[in-house]
Amino acid sequence: MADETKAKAPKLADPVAATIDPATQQMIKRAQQLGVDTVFDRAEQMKPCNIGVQGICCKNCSMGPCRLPLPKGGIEGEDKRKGLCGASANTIAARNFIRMVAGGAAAHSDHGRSVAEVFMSAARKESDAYKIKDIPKLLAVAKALGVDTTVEVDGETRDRDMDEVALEVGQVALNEWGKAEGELLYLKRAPQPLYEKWTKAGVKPRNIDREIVEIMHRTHMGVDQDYKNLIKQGSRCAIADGWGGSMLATDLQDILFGTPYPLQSEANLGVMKADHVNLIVHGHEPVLSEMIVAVAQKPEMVEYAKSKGAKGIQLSGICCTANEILQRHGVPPAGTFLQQELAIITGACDAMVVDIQCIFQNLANVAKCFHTKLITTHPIAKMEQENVIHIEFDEHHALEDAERIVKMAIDNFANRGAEVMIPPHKATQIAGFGVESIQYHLGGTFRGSYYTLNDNIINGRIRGVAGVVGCNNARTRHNEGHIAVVKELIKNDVLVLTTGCNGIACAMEGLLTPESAGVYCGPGLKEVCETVGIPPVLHLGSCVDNSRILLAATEVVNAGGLGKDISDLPAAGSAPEWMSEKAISIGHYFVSSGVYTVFGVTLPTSGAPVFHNHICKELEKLYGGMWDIEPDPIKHAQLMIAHIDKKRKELGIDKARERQLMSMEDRQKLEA
Ligand code: XCC
Ligand code: SF4
Repeated sequence: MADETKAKAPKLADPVAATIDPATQQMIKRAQQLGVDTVFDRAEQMKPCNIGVQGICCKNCSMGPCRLPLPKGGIEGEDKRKGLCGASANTIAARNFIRMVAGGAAAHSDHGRSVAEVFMSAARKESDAYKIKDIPKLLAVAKALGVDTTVEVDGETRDRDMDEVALEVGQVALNEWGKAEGELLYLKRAPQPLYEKWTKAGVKPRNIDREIVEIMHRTHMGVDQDYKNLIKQGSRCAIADGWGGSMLATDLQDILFGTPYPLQSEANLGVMKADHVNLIVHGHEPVLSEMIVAVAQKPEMVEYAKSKGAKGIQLSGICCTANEILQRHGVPPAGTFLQQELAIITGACDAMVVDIQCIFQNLANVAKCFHTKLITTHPIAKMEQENVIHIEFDEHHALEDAERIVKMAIDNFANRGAEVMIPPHKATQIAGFGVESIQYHLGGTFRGSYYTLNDNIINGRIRGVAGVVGCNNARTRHNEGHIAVVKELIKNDVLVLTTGCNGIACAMEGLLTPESAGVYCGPGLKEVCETVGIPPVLHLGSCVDNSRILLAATEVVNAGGLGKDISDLPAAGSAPEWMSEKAISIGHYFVSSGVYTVFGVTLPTSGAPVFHNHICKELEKLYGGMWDIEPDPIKHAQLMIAHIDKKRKELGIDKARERQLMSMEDRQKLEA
């Protein structure tokens, strides 16, 4: 009896059940010893709402929330469920779903807008910190935006002044967010048949902001109450993200900071160094972190760190800010989304600088238990806790802001507690691939196109291409889905393109090295990787860089021999451990661009079977792409492979693969 009156100790996570990564396991244990709760523990203590998971709770007006759970055995006959206003389960699920698209598209696109604004100030030469760095990319983007790069002078064609080109590119780009007429300029970058599908379906975005606003309007109480019409607007908004906000973010970042090119780095918590000042950048925008990279490398800063007793400055990253400075500077990621708290629990994080998106508010509570300075930098992303320092970043004083932050980290080095524990685990990786470098590696300088890649797909060495992307999710074992899906794909000769936290997960597992091809790949992909010297998993960057996958797919279409549209390609998409609204927007622009896309964990449509069936089956007729959900990672990968094989058959190249595999055996026989 006495026991019952005692407060029950909260249930803690089992580290091995929570993650496949030994560094993460070690740090979860460490946190538990120190009595600091992490997301892994909280996931044990709070279960997700069963109705919300199904996508059928509506709180769009105060007569609700109206909850329409699907009965366990499903519904026989007519589905009579309705909210107070009469909204059906399909209407509610569709409204919720496209509001997620709007949230995700807004996040990517507003990030893109900030970049465009910094781009403008660089083009206007208002800033010493930001310059137009990548002229070839500027010219390519100018072309895509319809900006002239040459002028006629006395009947002679001359190159236009680059400053003028940059200024006009900035103006035209910024206009894409709110122009009054027309359609997004980048839509024309898509294969012609896809553009025509969008025209026919009536989903060509007018401008980026408008499609997001229209979702908020249509999903307001009592407006659009037809799930097909709702998801149509979801497509228009998602396309505005993928072929608009995200693509512009990527392009303008490349022009400002350089188009990534393959480079070597490391990944996991073990990149932190006990005897160095550890400064971690976390979030999504490279605009400030680029400055921090520049400042942290300055000899006077390193000297300053030494004067405070440190051996140097170790910069590392979390989430997509990490991916941004990884792909351009080789700065190593310290971890994925779910490892953010753990980086502070090492006791060795002298400062963590955050910008926007995917930042746990609990970082502030964790930082309180250590000496770590937690610094927010963005006017739209502050935290209520008192220990959080806000240093508002301004592109006009970018270097000064970065210097202040780096100095703060250095000054804080002396305040470390005794108990520093950095797990020893880290892995080598090659990152920094993109449309241009794939062309270089797999196309060769001679042809300068995707010809070699296509050739290897046609001859069957490469069975197909998969984009595996997205978050971690504390409702599933950390990194297990990511790694199992990717390994199953490469084992079956599917070349993987990765971004986001999947990229970091693959790096931690050692999959982003050319050597991993010999260990994990099927014979065909292994041969290609070894001949060309690339990893079987190519890291294409951050979440906004999923736009690189769209353009790479378009290049494959244009190189010829594999059909006329993205939907003809032996290709598939996947987000095994997704959690954010951005992932839904990405998934939906992949689907609306013709890609079969499988998500893991759950999909918030399961409570509305008719709507669920519409996005998983009927959308294929409109765009060639459709959704699917499969939590089991092996089945998940097998679904993708089955789709790839279906496309190979439609292209008439299924036999080539059999021949290819046979000739491999023959060759081995010959060698023996
Ligand atoms: Fe965030 Fe981009 Fe997801 Fe990782 S992957 S958890 S969105 S950081 Ni895009
Ligand atoms: Fe309920 Fe309709 Fe209001 Fe939604 S909009 S909360 S379904 S009454």
